[in-house]
Amino acid sequence: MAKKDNYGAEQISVLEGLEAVRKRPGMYIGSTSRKGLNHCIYEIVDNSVDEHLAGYCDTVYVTLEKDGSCTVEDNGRGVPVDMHAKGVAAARIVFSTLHAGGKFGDGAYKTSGGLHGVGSSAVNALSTYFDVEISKDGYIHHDRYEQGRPVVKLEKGLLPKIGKTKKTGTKINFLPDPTIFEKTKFKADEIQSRMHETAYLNPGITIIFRDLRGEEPEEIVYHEPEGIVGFVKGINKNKEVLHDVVSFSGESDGIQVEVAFQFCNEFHEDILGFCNNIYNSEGGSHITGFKTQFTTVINSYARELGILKEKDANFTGTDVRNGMTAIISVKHPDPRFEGQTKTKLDNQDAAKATAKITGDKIQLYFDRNVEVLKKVISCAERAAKIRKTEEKTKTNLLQKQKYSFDTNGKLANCESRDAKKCEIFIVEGDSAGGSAKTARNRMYQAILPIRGKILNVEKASIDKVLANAEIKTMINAFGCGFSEGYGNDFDISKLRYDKIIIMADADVDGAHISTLLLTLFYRFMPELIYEGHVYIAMPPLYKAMPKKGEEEYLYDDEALEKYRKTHDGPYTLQRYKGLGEMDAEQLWETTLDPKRRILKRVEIEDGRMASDVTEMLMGNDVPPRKAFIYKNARDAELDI
Ligand code: TSJ
Repeated sequence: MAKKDNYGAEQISVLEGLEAVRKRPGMYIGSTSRKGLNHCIYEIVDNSVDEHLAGYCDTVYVTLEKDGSCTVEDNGRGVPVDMHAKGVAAARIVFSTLHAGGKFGDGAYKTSGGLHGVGSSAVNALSTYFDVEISKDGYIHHDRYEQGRPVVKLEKGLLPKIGKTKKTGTKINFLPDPTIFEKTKFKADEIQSRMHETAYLNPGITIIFRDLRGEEPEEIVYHEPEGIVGFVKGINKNKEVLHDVVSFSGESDGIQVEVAFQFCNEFHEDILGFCNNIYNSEGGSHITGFKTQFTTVINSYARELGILKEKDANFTGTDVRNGMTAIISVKHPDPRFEGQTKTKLDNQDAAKATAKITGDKIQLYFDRNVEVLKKVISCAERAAKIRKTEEKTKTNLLQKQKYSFDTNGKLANCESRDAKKCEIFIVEGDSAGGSAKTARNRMYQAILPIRGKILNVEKASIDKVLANAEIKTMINAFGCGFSEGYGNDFDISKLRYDKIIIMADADVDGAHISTLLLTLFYRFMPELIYEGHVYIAMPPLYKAMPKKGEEEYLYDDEALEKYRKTHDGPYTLQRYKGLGEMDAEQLWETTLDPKRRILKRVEIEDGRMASDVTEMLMGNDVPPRKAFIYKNARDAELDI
């Protein structure tokens, strides 16, 4: 580009750049759903994390403000404010040019991995306002944008100073534009878990999260000096662990590798991969490298120790990871991503480096800690034994399934076979199930009553799961089979119902049953959730019957509060203790009728949410579990 660029023309092209972001926001921020909304915060916070990695920032404040905006403030050097070559303050260029961020970097690892690493300018473009205060060189420098357009006049090309300060740092306050985003209320628990994760991955950082939106302001400090070792401990907090966390790190071929793992008394694995501090929900080469090497090492030790005899087959990868929780974190100078959501690490050298570090370090460790090694191998033995039983059970079940649609006759199926129009309600309790069968639209609504608590699949092996009558009936009814571990027999195109609706009482037990069902779906039929087929019915909590005027169903305590405030005259209030208390007509009016009911669609941020939720809900200490269920129920996204 020519040096004597016309300033006006350049500004126009900048605006056109940000206008492109506003036209196709999904391309830049992933989506305009709540996921994209929260992502704006991560995009901004990642800049402070970069500053931390460069060695200049140790504290980040993330605040959800009362007006719905978010403030991120760090104590780094402050975005450069000096004159850039184009005659404009460097900061102005950072915030108004797409992908400009990297140009000012000093070659350290960029956290921005994957599709969404588009930086602050995209967030700016998608914000009603984006306010900037940079503390640097003794002054606070101010800049501000509205829908991506600067509204602060530069003074000789530089940002105006609005005060003096001895500190340094960057503070951004932005409000996502409601004309762009479908949802504009930040979801605190998702942001909290991301901030916690960032703290685990960056042991030197302190993140102070504040939520000022509620009546009681909330503050959580995330500081995890133990790093990924603490991360593994955190995940396993409520589990029966079999040994101390094992961790190692190293560098190979310019790639830094850090691993931490711990086995616990469970029947599944939980392995999370990160590249340059970004979570890889689809896994990738680093995970593959670790898994392959781990399998090789365990098999060779098992033979050395005589646990596997010459005639025995090797343990499978799934066997040796039975009960494992692991974090694999790599730093790569040039990460590439593939997969449906561009979150799968693709660099083959990362597989090689992870395998090499794992091979070297894990042997050193096991040679010195044979008792841990023996525990790990006994997990693998147990898994192999179960696998062999399962393979038999599963063949039997699948054969049976071919011939029978409904094995125990409890399902009241609908008449239509047009899956797009059909719904199945999974109803807790026989009495509610009975009312629902009477109340339903027989053409399109199927009812499947289930009794009491279903099996907690987190703590059961697959043969137990498949032997459970309730679960068998559901698998048969849905029609798409299931997937787990060995081979995938799940086929969503065979799904017989567009909506799978969980209908449980609006109390703690009901929430627990819903969670057990969600855990089941998540583990064996995750596509049902990913593709948005799973819903939770919201039966009303109250019926308000005024002396004058219409009766009204109230679905939560907030609705009741509102009703109290807006109705003067006398009214009686009926409180429903459970679904069983409603007659068929009431059940139809409130919970079954597609025109009037409220359904909550079950959404998963990126596959991790569910295991977090599950861990919290399935843990052994009950009080936080209850708190979580209620909190979650209040925050629920309603899909009416
Ligand atoms: F997103 C953002 F750009 F708006 C943003 C940037 C938001 C927040 C909360 C912090 C930051 C940020 C940027 N914090 N720290 C920095 N650091 C720099 O931009 C910086 C400072 C000095 C130098 C240097 O070479 O002197 C280089 C850089 C990249």
